[in-house]
Amino acid sequence: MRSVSLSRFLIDEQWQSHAIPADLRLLVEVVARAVKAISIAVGKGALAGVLGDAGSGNVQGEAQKKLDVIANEILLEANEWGGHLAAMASEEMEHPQGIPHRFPKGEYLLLFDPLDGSSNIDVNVSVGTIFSVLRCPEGVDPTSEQAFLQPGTQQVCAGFAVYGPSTVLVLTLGKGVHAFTLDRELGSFLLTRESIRIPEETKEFAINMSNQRFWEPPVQRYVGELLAGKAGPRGKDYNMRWVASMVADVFRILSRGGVFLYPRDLKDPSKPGRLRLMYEANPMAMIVEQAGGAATTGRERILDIVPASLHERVAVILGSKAEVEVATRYHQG
Ligand code: AFP
Repeated sequence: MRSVSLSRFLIDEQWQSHAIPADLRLLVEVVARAVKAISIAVGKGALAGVLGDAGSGNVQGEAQKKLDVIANEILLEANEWGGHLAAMASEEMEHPQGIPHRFPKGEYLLLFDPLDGSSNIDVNVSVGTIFSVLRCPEGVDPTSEQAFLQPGTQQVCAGFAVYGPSTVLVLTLGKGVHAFTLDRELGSFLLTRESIRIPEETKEFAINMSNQRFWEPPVQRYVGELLAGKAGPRGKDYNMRWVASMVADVFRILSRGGVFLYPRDLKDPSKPGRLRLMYEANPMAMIVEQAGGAATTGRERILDIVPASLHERVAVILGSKAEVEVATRYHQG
């Protein structure tokens, strides 16, 4: 079968189904090129002196890894001159960044977590990049937080890259979910999975069990029943995985089903969750729903949340629809 490159796929989408404007096609191509550069930097690891802490902190109050900063810079530099963006926002930057006056501006807003799972980078476990695309509202300063505070249903595109044994770019433009694997010899992303569907049922769950004592009762009940296995109320045995890189856990769920939970926990009652809504939960929720899965906080659909601030956190339960529905129902009860 002739390999279909990302560029060819996007041109087909643009001309055949008129699904995407030229500027959005350009945006995806530029992000894909940036992802290739990040993949190369991640792949060099200790050989390039890019492991370890950067000696700085980010707006989340987290110590930044050198690769967090490098990946953020790669995405900013790749996207600032193309004329497709009005502004960018990143987990690594407190405020949105506008496009320098010397460059043309476009209608899109790009949000990203440049290196998701960075606490894994020093131990050579898969990490990734997550991105989300919104349209800039008319008459709003694109560099204001306000321009970005749109519900996830407004996303026109979402995707993530996993820097694992292979580098895979997962993409949705609102018409299904597709995966492209980086051919390092060609330097091109080639279509390897089209119209991905998540199985409705699963026997695999992903959660950080060390937080169990802090979970709210519905999560205690839900996970307790999974652990009870065949003899318990769910009547089947479950397996568990926890990579601690959301991109890797979500890619596994897209590949063979599963349910991922990072619920609100009472370790820090002031935080509604650990994961960030705008550039982690929303893009992943769009991808999962486009693949036939579901994504809620336990109490509401993630994509319906109207954001109050750029870096707000949210509880996340996503994956195989049947399991997300059970866990969500327990929150209603
Ligand atoms: P880092 O980017 O700080 O490593 O966090 C990764 C993450 O946001 C997400 O990718 C993981 O699912 C989750 O946090 C892991 O959290 P724990 O370290 O508490 O398990």
